[in-house]
Formats: sequence, C-alpha cells, structure tokens
Amino acid sequence: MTLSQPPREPTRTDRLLAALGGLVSAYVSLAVADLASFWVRPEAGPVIAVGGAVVDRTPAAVKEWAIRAFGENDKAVLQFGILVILGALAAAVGLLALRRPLLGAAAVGAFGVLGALAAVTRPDSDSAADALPSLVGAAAGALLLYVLMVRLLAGRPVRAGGAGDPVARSDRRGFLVVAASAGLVATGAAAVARSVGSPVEENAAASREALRLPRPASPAPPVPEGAVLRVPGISPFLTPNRDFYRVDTALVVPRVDADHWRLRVHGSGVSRELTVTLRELTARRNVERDITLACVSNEVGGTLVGNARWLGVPLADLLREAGVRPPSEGGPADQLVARSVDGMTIGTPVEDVMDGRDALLAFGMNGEPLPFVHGFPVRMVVPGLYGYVSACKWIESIELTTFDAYDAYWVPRGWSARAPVKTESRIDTPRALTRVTAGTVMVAGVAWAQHRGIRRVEVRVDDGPWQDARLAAEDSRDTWRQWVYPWAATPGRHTLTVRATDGSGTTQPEERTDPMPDGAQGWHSVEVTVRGA
Ligand SMILES: Nc1nc2c(c(=O)[nH]1)N[C@H]1C(S)=C(S)[C@@H](COP(=O)(O)O)O[C@H]1N2
Ligand SMILES: [Mo]
Repeated sequence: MTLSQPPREPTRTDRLLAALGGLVSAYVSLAVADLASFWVRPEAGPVIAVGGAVVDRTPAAVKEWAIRAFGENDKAVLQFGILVILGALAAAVGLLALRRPLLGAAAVGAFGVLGALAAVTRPDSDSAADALPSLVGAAAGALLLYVLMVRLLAGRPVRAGGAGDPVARSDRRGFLVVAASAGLVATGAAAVARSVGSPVEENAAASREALRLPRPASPAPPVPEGAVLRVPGISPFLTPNRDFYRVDTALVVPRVDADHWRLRVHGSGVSRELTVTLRELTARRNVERDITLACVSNEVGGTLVGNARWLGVPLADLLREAGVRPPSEGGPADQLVARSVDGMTIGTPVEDVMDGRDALLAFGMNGEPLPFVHGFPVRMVVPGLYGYVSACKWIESIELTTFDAYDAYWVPRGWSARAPVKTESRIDTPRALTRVTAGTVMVAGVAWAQHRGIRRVEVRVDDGPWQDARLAAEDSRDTWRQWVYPWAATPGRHTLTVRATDGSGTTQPEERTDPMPDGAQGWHSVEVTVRGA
C-alpha cells in the first residue's frame, strides 16, 4: 500500500482506468463549479466563461460560418466542442497522473486557474467572486484525481507475475467505488440545484412577473385591414415572441433583476447626466410601434428577421433631457454607444436616433414584458438599422461619443460601423425544392426596407418578364410588407425569383453579396417542381 514500492510498467487496464479517472475528475470539477456558479453568478461557470472568451476571440469569418452552419444552435455546438476538448485533455491528465499523481492534480488546478482568469476578465464580470466556481471546482477535481490515482497505484502488484494478486483487484474495486460515488454525488447535487433554481435568477424572474406594462400614451395604429394576407405558408405579419429569431453572443441569457436595473446616460455633450430606474422609465411618455428588426448576418432568403409590436419610450426624449443635440444641431457626439450587462457594445449614429424616427428604449414586445432572450428589462430598437448597430439588449448605459473615438464590439471584427438595412425580399411559399400541383399557385412572402418602406414587389418565373406581385397594405414604412403573386403553374421544374423596390425608388440589385461587412443583398429565388393536375 505504499508508493515507494518499485514501479512496474502500467498495464493497459491501468491506463484505461487512469484515463477514466481523469474524465471522472473533470466531470466532478465541472459539476461542483456549476453548483458554485449558481450562488455566485451563472455566467461565472468555467465552460461559459471560457466559451465567452473563445467567442470574443473568434475571427469574424469563423463566426459568420458558425451562424450559417449551425444557425441558432451555434452556442450549443460551441459548448459541446469545449466539452469534447476538455474530455480529451482530462483523459490525458489522467494518464499523466498515473505516473505522477501530484503533477496530475496540479494540472487540474492549472485548468481551474485558467477558468478563473477567463471568468474574472469577462467584460460582464464585476467581482473577484467570479473566480470561485472555477477554483472550487478544480480543487474538488484535483483532490479526487489524487485519491483515485493513489488507489490505482497502490493496487499495482509489487512483483512481476503477481497479476493475479487479490490486492490488485480489491484496490481497483476501490478506485471504481470512489469514482462512481463521486460522479453520482456530483450529478445528484447538480440536479437538485438545477431543479431548485439559481437564487440570482429567481429574483430576475420575479421582477419580470411583477412588471405591469403601462398603457401606451401613443398606441400603435391598428394594423390596417389588408396588411395581413391569408396565404398558407406566408410569414405572419407580427412574429410571435417564441418564433422571433435570436442573435447574440451570450452563452447564458442574462437574467437581470429589474428592481436593481439602472440606465445611465453620459458622455460628450451631455449637460445633465441621467440615471433612470425601470419604474421611472415606464412612467415616462411611452409609445407603441410595429417595427421590423433584421440581423446583418441574414443571408438572402434567410430567417434572421422578425416583426414585433414594441412598447417603450422615445430615446430622443431622454437624450434631449440630458442636453444632447444631434450633430446637425451642432452637438459634439455623432455616435451613441450602448453597453449591455453582458459587456456588448453597440454603436448607433446619434443623428439617426434623433431625426424623428421611432427609436425606442423598449420594455414591451408583442404585449408582454421583453422575454429574457430578447433583452429584459430594456433594449434599444431603431427602425432602419441592423440589430448589431442599434438593438442593444439588456442595455445598462448609453455613452455619447464619436465614431472616430470609439469602435463598438463588431467593428474591429470586420463589420461596418454604420449599417442601414438593405432592401430585401423573400419567398416564403412555395418552399425551395418542393412539389406543387399545376394550376394557380400562390407565390408569397415578405419584403422589407425599414424606414424607407416597400413600394413594389415583382416576381419572375424562370427567365420570363417581371410581373407585379400584389402588395398587402402598408402598416408603416418601418415594417415589412407581405406580398402575393398568383402563378399559373405549368408542369416541369421552375425557378421563381423575387425583387423589391423601396420607398426611395431603389430596386434590389441582382448580384448577391455576403453579409460581411454591412449586410447581404441580391435576389432570392426558389426552385420548385410542378406536377400535372
Ligand atoms: N447585449 C447584446 N445585444 C445585442 C446583441 C448581442 O450580442 N448582445 N446582438 C445584436 C444583434 S447582432 C441583433 S441582430 C439583435 C437581435 O435581437 P433579437 O435576438 O431579439 O432578435 O440584437 C442585437 N443586440
Ligand atoms: Mo445581428
């Protein structure tokens, strides 16, 4: 039972068990860290912290590819990738520990330190306590690995030929018993913690439940009759919250306790710094508007666009109250930088949010408080600008500065600092590569050019002439517009193409461009097969 016995070459079984010991120790580390992060802050857990650090250091092109390849599952794929790499490292550390148990334990500790560093250097970290989950987890994992390896080594027969030695079997059994119990206890504790819920998140959920949306001083004009087409398969005019696309860098959705939320307005040209609570914000003159939000990463024909009824206060009112003047009135700041609780920075032209359009600090979405994933308690929404230059979720401050002085998050990553939305149109039905029956087929979809409005939508069958689609009535020029084209479909394979003309008279260009650096453009087309009636 002593480690000073002459070493023997480890057997294959020893190595397998050592790798298993490494994996179990890593698993227990993560479970303990997860548990600790419940009390500290869910975002401070090592996988989330390291994942966030990876996201921020990922080249824009790779991120673009990830969004394209995995869509809204990109975060799950990243976390899975981190776990796979961690698993391989853990097995390797187990093998190292087989020869040098203390060194193995130290390696686990080193990973803990890395996790802790990632956690405290995240932009949303404001306390050294964020290091705790990683450190506590690593300490548990290192201890377990050491205990396991001592068992494994102790069970190793002293002399060659002693392979059948009963001592060997009993200590391997001891190894397995310790490993299995530690794994079970960690799993059980983590499961209990999860079902009870994080105290940090409970407060946020309670504050959202308690929020009563004010009655809008200026309600959204009723959606005009005729703005909603009854065509099966077309995107609904208002996108339900549960179907609204989500794009952000947050690996854990920030859950902000609205009772402690504040918004600060400060910076260049601000003569009266403001700090408002949610209660103060919802008590101000508020407006309700239908506004279509689009992501710059949306490909031609893509789904990263949605239309919602937002309730909030005009951002311009708040800025005026703080003494801000737009550049056209001699104000010194041309960029407004919104910061979120998770450290995102989003830069928006001051001129745009003060030119009379309905730029909002929104707290309501389709009749309910903002869902957590869409920015509770407050986010920005600015008609006519892509989300990454306007729609800061979980906002906590607004700084007035200049485009020269400051690059917001996406700018050094290759995206344009200014990005008005491009005119786009999409065929929702029939879907690409489906079969339809000859006769009248309703080709339909949506077109958007927020703040310029849509004037015309045309459809082309194969290389035929462009034909006018029927446009649904306009709700406002800040929303998308549905359209339909009754097509006399003849048997065979056909390509349907759509293009839109916006309120300024500009028609979508044919040539497709990538989303990078300021939004994709080009015509959307689908190929369908028509079979005889
Ligand atoms: N805090 C924060 N706000 C953010 C982002 C983000 O990553 N973090 N992403 C922006 C981008 S790129 C878009 S397109 C919109 C998407 O808003 P949604 O998820 O509510 O659809 O949010 C914007 N606001
Ligand atoms: Mo976006």
